[in-house]
Amino acid sequence: MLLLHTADWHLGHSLHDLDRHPEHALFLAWLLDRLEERRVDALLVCGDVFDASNPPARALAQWFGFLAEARRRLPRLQIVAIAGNHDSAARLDAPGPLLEACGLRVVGGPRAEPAAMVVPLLDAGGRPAARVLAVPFLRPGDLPRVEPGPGEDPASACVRAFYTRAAAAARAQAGPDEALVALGHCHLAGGLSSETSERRLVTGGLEGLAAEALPAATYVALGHLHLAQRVGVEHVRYAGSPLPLSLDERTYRHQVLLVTLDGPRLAGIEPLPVPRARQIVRLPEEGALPPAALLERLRTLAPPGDGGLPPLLDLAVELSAPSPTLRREVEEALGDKPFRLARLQLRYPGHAGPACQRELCCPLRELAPEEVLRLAWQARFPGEPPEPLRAAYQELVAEARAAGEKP
Ligand SMILES: [Mn+2]
Repeated sequence: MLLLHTADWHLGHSLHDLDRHPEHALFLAWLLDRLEERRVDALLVCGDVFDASNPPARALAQWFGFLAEARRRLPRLQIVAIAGNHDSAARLDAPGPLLEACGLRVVGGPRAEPAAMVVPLLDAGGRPAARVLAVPFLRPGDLPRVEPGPGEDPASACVRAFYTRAAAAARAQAGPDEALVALGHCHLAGGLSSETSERRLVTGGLEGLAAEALPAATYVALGHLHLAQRVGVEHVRYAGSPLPLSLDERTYRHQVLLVTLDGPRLAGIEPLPVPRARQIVRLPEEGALPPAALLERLRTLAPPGDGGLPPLLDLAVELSAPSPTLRREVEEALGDKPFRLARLQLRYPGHAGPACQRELCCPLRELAPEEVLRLAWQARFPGEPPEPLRAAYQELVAEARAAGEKP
């Protein structure tokens, strides 16, 4: 029995105002090809199907379009999906009856009846070969209140109690030779985070659950952490996101996992790297460059020859004086080369100071507008603000005063 474990698609995501729809479309097409080529029996989608609880219509269309295409091309493929912390449980559940009529199982919110989260997976002969425990992202209010065991934290105890009930329901249904596959969308302690890409779970101590909160299973398919990894043991895995969800993931190889079950045994885990549809180019690789050097690098930057989507540029520039025309100069240096400027990071070396220090001891309303300008300038640059800037600023202050606002 072959499973494909994936998670954290974040359909509808945008990265520094860049719509990811084309990248998601390429990923989903690639995924369908792999499912077909490898004759996968079941696809497990472990939460964060969407990036937002109220996804744009185009993202919804992408989700339903994928499910319909999978049904058409791969009538035997079983699909089980759960909600993540980015998803609205209710929105994911809303078309549930319709999806179930098509043989697809989506669990948005946790079910009061544990058996309702158990999904049998059938082998090629149509016999149950595994039970999937489809437990979605759990919020503090979803959890039973239980006393933690010795040395156990309260959140892990509650999650463990929830999974224990669900696992008992799965085992009650399963035959002796069936595998148990537990799904979850949670943050396990010791897991490696992608700091700028995941939304932290800050309520109810749910960040850093003990691995013991999850049930003993043949395989545990997790979502939430965006870097693929095993946690502690071989069979507890995060598939990671298939797309970089932050510019800081530029060198990371995103993947999905092919999991082979042999009866109740785990026979193998094979990562399949997802082709990067859009490269991310960081200039410079480390640190920052002065404007002239950066512009020169951009003028000589070779366009990619891979026929992919235009790469994203992540630029870092070191400024010793303000440069209001920098963005335009960057665009000009790039000309019509197929790149897309995603981020222009401005660094001001060596002048972090007076304004921050003054603000701590002096409320803003006690400062004259001219003094605010001076402190803001000196937080970044040495000396006094130049005359043209001061004149423009005074003009703005006068306009604001004339408009009756207290500047
Ligand atoms: Mn996620």
